[in-house]
Amino acid sequence: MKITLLAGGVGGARFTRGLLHLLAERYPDGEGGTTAEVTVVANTGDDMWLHGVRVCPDLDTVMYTLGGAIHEGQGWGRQDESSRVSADLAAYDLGWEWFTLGDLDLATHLARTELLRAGRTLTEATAHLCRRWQPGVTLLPMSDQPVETHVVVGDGTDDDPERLIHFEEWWVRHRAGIPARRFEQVGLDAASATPEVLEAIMTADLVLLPPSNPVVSVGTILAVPRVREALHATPAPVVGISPIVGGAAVRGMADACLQTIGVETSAAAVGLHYGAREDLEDDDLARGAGQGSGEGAPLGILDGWLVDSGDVDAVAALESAGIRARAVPLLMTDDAATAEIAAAALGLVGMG
Ligand code: GDP
Ligand code: FO1
Ligand code: CA
Repeated sequence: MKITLLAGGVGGARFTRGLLHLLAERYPDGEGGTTAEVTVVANTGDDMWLHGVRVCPDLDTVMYTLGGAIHEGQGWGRQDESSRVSADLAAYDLGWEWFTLGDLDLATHLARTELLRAGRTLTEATAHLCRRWQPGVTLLPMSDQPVETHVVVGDGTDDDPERLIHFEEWWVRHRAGIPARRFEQVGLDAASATPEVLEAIMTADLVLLPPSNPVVSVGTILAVPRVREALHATPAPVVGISPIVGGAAVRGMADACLQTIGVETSAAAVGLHYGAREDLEDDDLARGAGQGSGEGAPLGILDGWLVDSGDVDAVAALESAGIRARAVPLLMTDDAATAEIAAAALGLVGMG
């Protein structure tokens, strides 16, 4: 049983932890783990060079969460962390004083930077780091080329000129509180999904979109050349879980991201935004429904979509668009609750 996920950070990591909980019950390996093979393709759009080291927030959140080292309350960084180096760096007035690199976290960035400077790809460097953390999944960056999410802010007046800032400056320094005119994925035209990512999608028995940020996590991965085509071509069903519950993001500022791309903050709107994977038979019908790849609309990728019990009225709209939908409790309060969500996702496409 091979499952591939396209994930961001905290939402993707926590969902994967619950999925592994379910798989250990369904496909036990006799040692408390699972014989199922899980691959997590992580967003690298949040990555940046900071103080000379390469920081990969979403790769690290997945690695630390599944490796048991995550600072649970923050959803990023290490437990039992300190920040002596970061505090002293502030004295040099360099870097981003609003972005704390913990002392232990710094070891990860130094190790990754050493591997990259030695000529390893990000995929190879990540595999090396995972040998220590044993996350129980194959963790893949979406691309080995840098594809950084930057944000266009500013209203274009003299005192607020239009300018490009790194996603993390918008997200952490401004808490997504200043309007993002649009997102730009810097490096995208020179990037491609790695062979490992494409193989993980094409050889999976099931592809899952965890309840990650649909714009700056999953959306970033979908924009990497060849990913969307692979999702459209894979024999595996593709099932997503809504990160929007009751018209709001459960955590973080996905609503601000959705507003920037003109998508309503609702479970139905996000599912329809990902689009139905099936080609609607009748082209006129497809054109009428604004679906179909005829007008260059992006290829739809979903076979199934889970919405929260409170969003049951979204089911009809999704079903009529060709996406199988079900309403179940979607709060990942603990691993058992998350395992239930994962079980509902498998059930939606007849996988038990
Ligand atoms: P990030 O990269 O650290 O922001 O993490 P992700 O992109 O993987 O996930 C962030 C998303 O997870 C947010 O948009 C949240 O709405 C969503 N999320 C967090 N907790 C839950 C939960 O318990 N249930 C659901 N359905 N979504 C959640
Ligand atoms: N998030 C914050 O809100 N404040 C921080 O100082 C911060 C530091 C940080 C350092 C390393 C890292 O991997 C992640 C860090 N994050 C911090 C979280 C980061 O913004 C998120 O993990 C995601 O990139 C948001 O999607
Ligand atoms: Ca992220």
